[in-house]
Amino acid sequence: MKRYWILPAVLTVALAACGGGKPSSSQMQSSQAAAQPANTPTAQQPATQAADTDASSAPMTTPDWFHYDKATNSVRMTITAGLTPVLNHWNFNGGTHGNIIITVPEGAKVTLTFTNADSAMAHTLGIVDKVGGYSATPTLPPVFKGAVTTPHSAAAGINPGKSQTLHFTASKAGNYAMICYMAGHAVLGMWLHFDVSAAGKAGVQSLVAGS
Ligand SMILES: [Cu+2]
Repeated sequence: MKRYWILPAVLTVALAACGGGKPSSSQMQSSQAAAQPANTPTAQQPATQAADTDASSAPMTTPDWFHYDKATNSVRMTITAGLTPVLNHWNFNGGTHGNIIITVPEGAKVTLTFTNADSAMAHTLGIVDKVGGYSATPTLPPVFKGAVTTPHSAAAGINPGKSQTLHFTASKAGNYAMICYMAGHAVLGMWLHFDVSAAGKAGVQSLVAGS
């Protein structure tokens, strides 16, 4: 029996030396992860996506890119594609996979300035009546007149460094999404929630630090 205890003991000492003396529970996790290195990348992706879908539990805030004027029921927002390197710069204000929820009141007049800060490729922005489950080349119409950049297709969009300002009225309450139409972008995660609130709510819920 003793022989079976020697190897784990040596491993534990080695791990403790590498990890700077972590508690024993951490050593257990470290040794499990080390035993299955091939599983690590795939194991991390579902965990990230699961966290991304839970922005509804985040507090409603008004970041500096979102302004609501109650007197005129108008919203002004700035959305930047490729604001951060997240998802190969295929993000809106750093958000992907619906991990930011933008909420505007029903009937609000929205002024949305879209800027493409991704130096590598064009992006687009449209508000659509479909949340998640996109095809590689979505052709969904904008849910509100004017709520889409031009051009917008699987191949053409707003070029790097360019901006376009959209004006539309969020005329009907519902759960919508902000997507990019470029081939592969929305299906890989370049979309945010865009809710229109019958109760007059306005603000942003986010799981993205600093957004
Ligand atoms: Cu895109």
